[in-house]
Parts: sequence; structure tokens; C-alpha cells
Amino acid sequence: MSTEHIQNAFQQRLDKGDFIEPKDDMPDGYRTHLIRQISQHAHSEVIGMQPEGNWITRAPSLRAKQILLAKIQDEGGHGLYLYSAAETLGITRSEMIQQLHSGKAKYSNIFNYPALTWADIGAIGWLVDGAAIVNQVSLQRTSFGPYSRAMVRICKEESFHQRQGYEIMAHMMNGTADQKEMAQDAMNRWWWPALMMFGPHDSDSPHSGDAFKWKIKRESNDELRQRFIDKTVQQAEVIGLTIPDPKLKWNEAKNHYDHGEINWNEFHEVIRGNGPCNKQRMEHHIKVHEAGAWVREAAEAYKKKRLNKESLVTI
Ligand code: FAQ
Repeated sequence: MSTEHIQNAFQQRLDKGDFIEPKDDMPDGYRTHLIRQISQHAHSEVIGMQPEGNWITRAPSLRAKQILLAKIQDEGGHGLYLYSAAETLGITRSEMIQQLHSGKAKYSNIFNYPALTWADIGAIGWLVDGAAIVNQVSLQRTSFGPYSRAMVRICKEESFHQRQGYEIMAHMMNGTADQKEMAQDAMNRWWWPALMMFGPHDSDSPHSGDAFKWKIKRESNDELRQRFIDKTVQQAEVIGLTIPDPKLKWNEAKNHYDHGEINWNEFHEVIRGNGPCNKQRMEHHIKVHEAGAWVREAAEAYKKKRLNKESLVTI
């Protein structure tokens, strides 16, 4: 069969709404596109544990500490489902980690900002997980089976994370003047980077063309960003927080909020490695990865020993 023929057959499957599974034929471009996106998604989940992990020892109550610990463990688990989904496409975990450490693979811009106060933990849960959910609910219908199934499970957990963040913010907005100020300050610092999580405007998004053709993306960066804004403005109003955007205004004709322009220079600087915490995040990941080498070696040795035993039994 010619390459064109194979690609047409593949496109027909997608157009029919079929999921693509790991052993199915797929164009190389589809495979590499997914490896890039899923591995970056996995790295984001794992690097995203760092800003929150910083607050485990300083959580203001035992209840808050338990919830935060459980949330951070969930994020680590999301990273693992996603690394496994990417591995089914023929890349190894160590290759993905190597790409992260060398800077070839990105991770979400958002995790390069510092979590300065307890209110930041509220803002991360509410805004960062909130933005992640809007994107991931849409990805539940992505065309690659293992990615889609990972998204279904992850979204269930993320919605709990979003609520724990909102609860922290609501609690602080019900507190003292200092607590209210802290909550507003966190909102001011996290709002714009959260909007950047959806990626560049559709007109500047080089991967969107293929992503739509292959039904990897079901909705565009701008559509999802708008959905997040429309939802979140109302949630902010309920607890008395102000969105730090003077241009934010309900547009009756469009049935959406109009908003101010995002600082794309900041976005590009951050994803190029020049955000406030990029260096710190990567150094920490490399340090912990190296310190964990003995665990990987022990697991490999155990696997080899078990395989040897099994082959002896078969003989
Ligand atoms: N950050 O052509 P597009 C979470 C890059 S999970 C950094 O539009 P695409 C849970 C993009 O990679 C958050 N880089 O790309 C949690 C590309 O560069 P490349 C992560 C970004 O793929 C909460 C270039 O710009 N979620 O938060 C970003 O079609 C709390 C051009 O962009 C996902 O990864 C960005 N925000 O659309 C964990 C969701 N945006 O690769 C812990 C899955 C764009 O050529 C605590 N990913 N770039 O070097 C996606 O849906 C897509 O990949 C987009 C980008 C929408 C992020």
C-alpha cells in the first residue's frame, strides 16, 4: 500500500470517530506529535508538584496539610499515567526525562512562578487546576485511546483539586483584612499566567493545524481560554475577588467576556527558560532524579531476576 493510501485510511478511521490504539498503524507525524504533547503534559504534572510541595510543611492546619499532600500525590500519579501513555508510542521513560533535562521538552509555563504565600496554594488549586480541567475535559475526546482514557481519570481528580483551591480562597476572603489582601495578591499574580496555560492565540499556534486534522485537539487554545474566563469571573465575584484586568467586560452580543491582551513576551520568555523559577525547578528535578538512580537500578535488577526465573520455569 502507498503512503498516501495508508494516510487516507488512517484519516477515514479518525473521521469515523475511531480511537487509535498503540498497535494500530499510524503516520509518523501523528506519533511524534503525540509523544511531544503527552510527554510535555506528563512533565508538567510532575514539575507542578514543586510549587505546592514547598507548602506541605507550612500548611496552616492538619486538615489543610492532609488535603495538600493527597493533591500533590495525585499530580505525581497523573504524571505516571501520562508517561505510560506516551511509552505505548515507542519512547522510553528515560528518553523523556532526558529530553526534559536537556530543555528539548517543555512543561507548562505556569510552574515557573513561585508560590509565595498560603493564598498561592488556593490560587494554584482554583486557577491552575481550573484551567487544566477546561483543557483536559476537551482532551477526553482526543483520538489516541490511552491519552483519552488517562484524561477521563485525571479530570475526576482535578475537579476535587479545583474545589480545594477555591475553598482556601473563599476561606481567606471571609477572614481578616490581611488574609483578604493575601488572596487578592495571589489572584493578581496567578491570573495572567493561568490564561497563558492555554497556549498562544490560534493564529500563532503552529501545532493546531495537525492537531485538529488528527483530532488530537477538539477545541482551540482561544476557545478553551474563553471558556475558562467566562466560568472563573463568576466564581471570583461570589467570593469578592477582583480579576486584575481593567478591560474585562461582559459582551452581550458575543455572550462572553471581553478581556485585555496577554503579555506574550512574558509567555515566550518563560517557556524559553527565563521565568522566575525555571532554573530552580529543573535543578531540583535533576538532583532528585540523580538521587533516585539506585531505586531504578534495583527495580531493573529485580525485573531481570524475575524474567530469568520465569524463563527457567518455561524451559
Ligand atoms: N506552557 O502550537 P501550540 C496541570 C508551547 S497540567 C509551555 O499551541 P499545542 C495539572 C507548545 O508546546 C498543565 N509551553 O502547541 C496540575 C509549542 O512548543 P513546542 C499542562 C507551551 O501543543 C495542576 C509552542 O508553545 N497541561 O496544570 C504552552 O498545539 C496543578 C506552540 O504552541 C497540558 O499539557 C504552555 N502553557 O497546544 C499539576 C495539556 N502552551 O512543543 C500540578 C495538554 C503552548 O513546539 C499542579 N497539552 N506551549 O516546543 C495541550 O493541550 C497542548 O499541548 C497546549 C498547547 C494547549 C498546552
